[in-house]
Amino acid sequence: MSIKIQTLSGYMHEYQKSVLQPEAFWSRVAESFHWKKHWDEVVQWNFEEPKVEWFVNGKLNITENILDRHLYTHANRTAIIWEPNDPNEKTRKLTYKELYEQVNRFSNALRQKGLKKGDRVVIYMPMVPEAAIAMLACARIGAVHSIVFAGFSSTALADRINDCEAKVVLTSDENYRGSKTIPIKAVVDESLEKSPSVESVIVLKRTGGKVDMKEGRDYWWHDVVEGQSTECPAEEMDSEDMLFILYTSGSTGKPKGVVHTTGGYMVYTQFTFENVFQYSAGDVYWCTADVGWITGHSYIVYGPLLSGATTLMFEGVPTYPDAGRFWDIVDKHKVNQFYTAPTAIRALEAYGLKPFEGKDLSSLKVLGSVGEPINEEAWHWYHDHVGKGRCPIVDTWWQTETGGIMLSPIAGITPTKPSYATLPLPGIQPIIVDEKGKELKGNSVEGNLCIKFPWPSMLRTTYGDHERCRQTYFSTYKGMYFTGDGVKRDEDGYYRILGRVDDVINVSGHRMGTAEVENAINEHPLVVESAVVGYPHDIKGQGIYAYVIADMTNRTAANLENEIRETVNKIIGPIAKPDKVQIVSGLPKTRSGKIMRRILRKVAEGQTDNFGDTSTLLDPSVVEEIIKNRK
Ligand code: 7RM
Repeated sequence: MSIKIQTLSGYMHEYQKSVLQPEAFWSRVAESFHWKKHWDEVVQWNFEEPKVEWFVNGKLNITENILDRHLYTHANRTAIIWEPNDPNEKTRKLTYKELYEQVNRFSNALRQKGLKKGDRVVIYMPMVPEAAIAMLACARIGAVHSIVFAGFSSTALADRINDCEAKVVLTSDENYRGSKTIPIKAVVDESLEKSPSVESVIVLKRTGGKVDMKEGRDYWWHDVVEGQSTECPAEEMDSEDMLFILYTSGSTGKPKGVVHTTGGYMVYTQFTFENVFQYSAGDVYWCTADVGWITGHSYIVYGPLLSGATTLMFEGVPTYPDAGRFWDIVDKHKVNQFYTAPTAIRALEAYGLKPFEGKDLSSLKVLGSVGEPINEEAWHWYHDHVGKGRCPIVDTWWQTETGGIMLSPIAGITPTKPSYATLPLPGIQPIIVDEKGKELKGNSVEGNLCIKFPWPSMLRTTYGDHERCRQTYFSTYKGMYFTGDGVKRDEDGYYRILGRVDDVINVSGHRMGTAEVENAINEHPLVVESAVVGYPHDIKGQGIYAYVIADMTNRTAANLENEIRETVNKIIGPIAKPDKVQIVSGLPKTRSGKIMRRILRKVAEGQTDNFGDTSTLLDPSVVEEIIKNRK
C-alpha cells in the first residue's frame, strides 16, 4: 500500500518528511507499484536547463499497474461506469477484466497499423469508454497519445496533429452533446487536408451517422479489433519515456505541447487521487471533466484506474435534458466523490433549487472543485445544496503542466476555508515571490506563485521546443518553476489563488491565450489589428472582450462583430468566441508601440477613469473613444 493520510497530524508529518527527505518519501510511495526494473536514483534535477528525471532508469508499463495488477485482486470490480448523453440510452459498465481485454485487443490493432513505441497518436473522441481504452492502448504499446478536445475546430486540430506529427488519428463518426450532434469525423477529414503525417484514421461508430471513409486510410474501430487477441505484451518503458503530450494555451504564440513521462506521472496521480479524495475501495467516483483536458487525463483515467477505483464517465452536459441531470446521475450510480468546475456550479446555481427536488444525494461524501478560482458564493451553494452541509469541499489548484493536484485540502482532514486551496500536498514546495523574484516569507503575503523543488508529475519539456519550456516556466524567476498565477498566503498560512498574472484568460475553466484569440480574429480579411482581454463574467468566471480595428467600408459594425465571432469559432472552436466585440478606430499604445492592455482590461471591467500612469500613451483620444463606445 502506498501512503494514505488519515489525520491532520498525519498530513503534517508526511509533509515534513517529504520536504526534509524527498527521496525517502517518494521511494516509499513508488514502492507500491509494479516495476519491471527498480530505479537507480529517485530524482535528478536542475531547473536551469531544465532537466528533471524521476525514478531514474526504472522500467515499467503504466497499464500493467492499471490492468494486470488489478486482475489478481479484483478482476470483477467495475472500472468504468459510462453514462450516456441521452438518459434513455443504456449505461455501460466495464470491469477491470473487461477493460484489460478491450485495451489489449485495441493495442494489438494499433500495433498492426504499424504503430511503435514513441509514435504519436491524436485522439479526437467523445466521452465514451473507448476514449479511455484508446489512451491505455497507446500506453500499452509505448505510443504517445495527444488528446484534442472534440470541441476544437479542424484548424486547431490540424495544428496539433502537425506539431506532434501524429501517424494515427482516433475519432468517431459523430459526437452527442446535449440536444446537438456534431459530425467530428468530418472535422478530422477537413484537418487531414493539412496534415500529411497521418497514415491511418480509426473511427468508432457512436451515432451511426453517415461518414466518408477514405479507402486505405480510414478504418472502423469494430473492424480493426475483430479477431484480435485479448492478450498484448506490454512494452517496457523507461520512467522518463514519454506517456503523453497535451496542448495548452500560454500567453504567447500557438498552444504548447506539454510533455508528461511515465514513472513520475503514474506515482503522483495515483498518490494524489487516493489522498485528496480519500478514495476507498468500492466507492464510486465521478469527475465531470472531459478527457480532452488534463483533469480528465489525471483524474478520470490514470489516477482512479491506477487506484483500482470505479470511475464514472459522463458523455453529456450538465443541463441536458434538464438542470437536474448531474443529481440524477449521482443518485443513479450512488456517487461518493464528485469533482467538477466552478463554472458548472455557477451555471446550475442560476437554475435555482428546483432541479434538486426529488433528488437524494445522500451517497455523496466528498466534493471537489477545479479549473478556476471558486468564488465564495458558489462555494457555499455547492456546500449547502449539493453537499447538504456534510461534505468537505476540496478546492484543488493545479495545471496541465503540474500533471496532478498541487494545493488542496485532504478531504475531511484539512480544515477548509471558502475559496482557499488551503495547503500544499506532500512533496510540493510552493514559494511566493515579488515582481523581482524576492521571496516573500511568512504569512499574510501576496505575490506570484512558484514551486522551488521538483515533483514527480511535473512537465519535462514542451514538445519539439525545449527552449520554449525553459523560457516560459524557468526563466522568469531563476531556479524556480513559475506557475503564472498570483496567490495570497493568509494569516494561517493558507493559499488562495488569485488568478493568472499573464495574458492567459480562463473562460469556464478553459485556458486561452489572448494572443491565440487575437491571431484568430486577425484572420478575418477586414481586420487590421486586435487586442483581447478577459473581464469578470458571472457564470464563465472570465469572458472574452475583443477590441478590433477593421476596415468598415462595406460593413455595419453589428455585421462585422458577428463575422469576427464566427471566424474565431472556425479557427479555434466555440469556447474561444469573444463575448463582446468592439470595433475601434485605434488601440491605446505607448510611444514604443506596445498596447496598454491595462487600460483595455479596465474598460472591459466597466471602469472609465483612474487608469493609472498614462504618460506614455501616444494618443489619449483613442481611450476616450473606447470608453464612449464600450460594450
Ligand atoms: C487543472 C487545470 C490551469 C490554470 C491555473 C489557474 C487555474 C486551476 C484552480 C485554478 C484557482 C483552482 N489545468 N486554476 N485550478 N485557479 N483555483 N482550484 O485547470 O492547465 O487547464 O489550467 O487554471 O489559473 O494556472 S489548466
